[in-house]
Amino acid sequence: MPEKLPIWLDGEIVPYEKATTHVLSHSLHYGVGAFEGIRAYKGVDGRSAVFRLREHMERLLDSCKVALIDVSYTVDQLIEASVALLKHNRLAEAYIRPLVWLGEGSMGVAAVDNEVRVAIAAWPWGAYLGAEALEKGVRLCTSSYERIGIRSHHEKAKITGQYVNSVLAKREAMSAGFHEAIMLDSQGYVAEGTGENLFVVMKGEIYTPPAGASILAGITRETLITIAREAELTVREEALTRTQLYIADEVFMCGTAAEVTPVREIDGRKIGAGERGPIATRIQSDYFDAVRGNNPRHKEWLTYL
Ligand code: PPE
Repeated sequence: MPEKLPIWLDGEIVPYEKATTHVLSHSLHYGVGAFEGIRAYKGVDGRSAVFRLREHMERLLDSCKVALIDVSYTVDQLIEASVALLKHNRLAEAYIRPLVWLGEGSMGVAAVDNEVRVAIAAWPWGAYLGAEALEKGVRLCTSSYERIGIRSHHEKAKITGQYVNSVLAKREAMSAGFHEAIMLDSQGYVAEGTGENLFVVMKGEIYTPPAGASILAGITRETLITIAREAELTVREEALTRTQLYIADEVFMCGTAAEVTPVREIDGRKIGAGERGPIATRIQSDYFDAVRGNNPRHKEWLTYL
């Protein structure tokens, strides 16, 4: 449950209780909205910075474009609003959640003239997959739900309604006692987790499904590919099967919320030694260095408060 902190709503910071919408909001009925998940960290020098804020806001506007939602704010205005909110709420570390949705006006799927609403919330959010996940790794199962497909959905957009697919797969996995689900695409290749991209280590090389797969083009995924290559590790973007995951040396998941989370078991098979492996450890540590301003090569990833 997010703390009841003030929220940026349609251009101003309002008390938590005032950040509301009408029950006839179009997006509530039909799921045409867009969102982002962003994190701010307190850096090694004591200053707070938002990680890859510009890329997240660019993706938010791209998602809106795909969903035919006309937003009147620019990327720069959304960056400014996020920084102002964190300062206002005195948050040194936070998860930031921008949301764009269609408010009241007309009803029916055909409605095109509803007001476009924009909110940005921020609250402290700990380890996404549980306190022990980052160190001990998580247990996954293959979902009975197929990952949304490119013929009927927009896999590169964070459109709210598309997340029914993730919510159902996540709830199914959790009720069966797993931390998270792996979703396969319509052909049976590995796509991603319900809110994370996936990496696999085989014979010292790193593999991840290609950008053209039915996956979100994760900003963390791109960050990890960059830092792995800078550490002179080989990263290959290739279609992967479930079988390859079972016999891999290491598997890890990544996302803004999940950060870099090792995987210790999939569908009852122990992965590698059943604990965080050496490459996951290295990548995780390099990732935390990057988000905490301890990587001099990538200062451009940080927006200081
Ligand atoms: N795949 C999906 C389906 C996804 O939702 C996310 C982010 C990712 C991959 C990783 O993307 P990125 O954050 O750009 O590296 N999921 C967000 C929402 C999680 C939630 O429960 O809500 C997140 O990590 O913030």
